Amino acid sequence: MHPVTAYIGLGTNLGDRAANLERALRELAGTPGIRMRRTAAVYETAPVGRTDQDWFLNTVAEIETPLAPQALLKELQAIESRLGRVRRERWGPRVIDLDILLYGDRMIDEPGLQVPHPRLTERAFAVVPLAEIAPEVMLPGNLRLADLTRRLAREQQICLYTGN
Ligand code: A4P
Ligand code: MG
Repeated sequence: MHPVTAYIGLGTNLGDRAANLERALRELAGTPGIRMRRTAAVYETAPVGRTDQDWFLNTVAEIETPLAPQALLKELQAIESRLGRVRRERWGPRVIDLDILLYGDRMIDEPGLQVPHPRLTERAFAVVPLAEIAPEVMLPGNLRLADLTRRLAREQQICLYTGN
């Protein structure tokens, strides 16, 4: 299969967050069939959805892969398990969360997989790092990443993470 450019959102708010991100990125880069292209800076972000939990570190990675979307999702879930993620409540605290934000320009609506990620355009923690590394990318509904970034960054707390 022809390689596709995909964007993976990474988030963590449990344990050593910076180490969790580093390890997940290493595992991603070391997965057969995944070529790491670039990664955004690390952002510290207020929790969205369930707000009574710790702040997150978030970033986005651009990868190139011949893996089909479901196969890619399986690899991401395997990395989550290797990092010790235990699924408890939806939107609750997690060691690591790996989401497929975009998979080329494909629209996917299958059991267990929606791409573009259904909540992508509502979330500064995904949109801001994505805009940093892929400002030209088109979102569903012909939304311009730059407009969206400005609006979301005003509504949701997000800042560059510089360590501790
Ligand atoms: N799934 C469907 N589409 C996708 C996709 N594009 N990528 C399914 C990855 N997974 C996808 O996810 C639940 C199910 O989503 C999976 O079984 C998969 O088949 P999960 O990771 O088990 O559970 P979750 O992460 O709690 O749910 P979900 O829906 O992924 O949550 P969200 O919407 O990703 O929100 N606030 C800040 N600041 N930063 C964050 O990173 N993350 C969340 C999680 C909430 N608030 C946050 C952050
Ligand atoms: Mg998830």
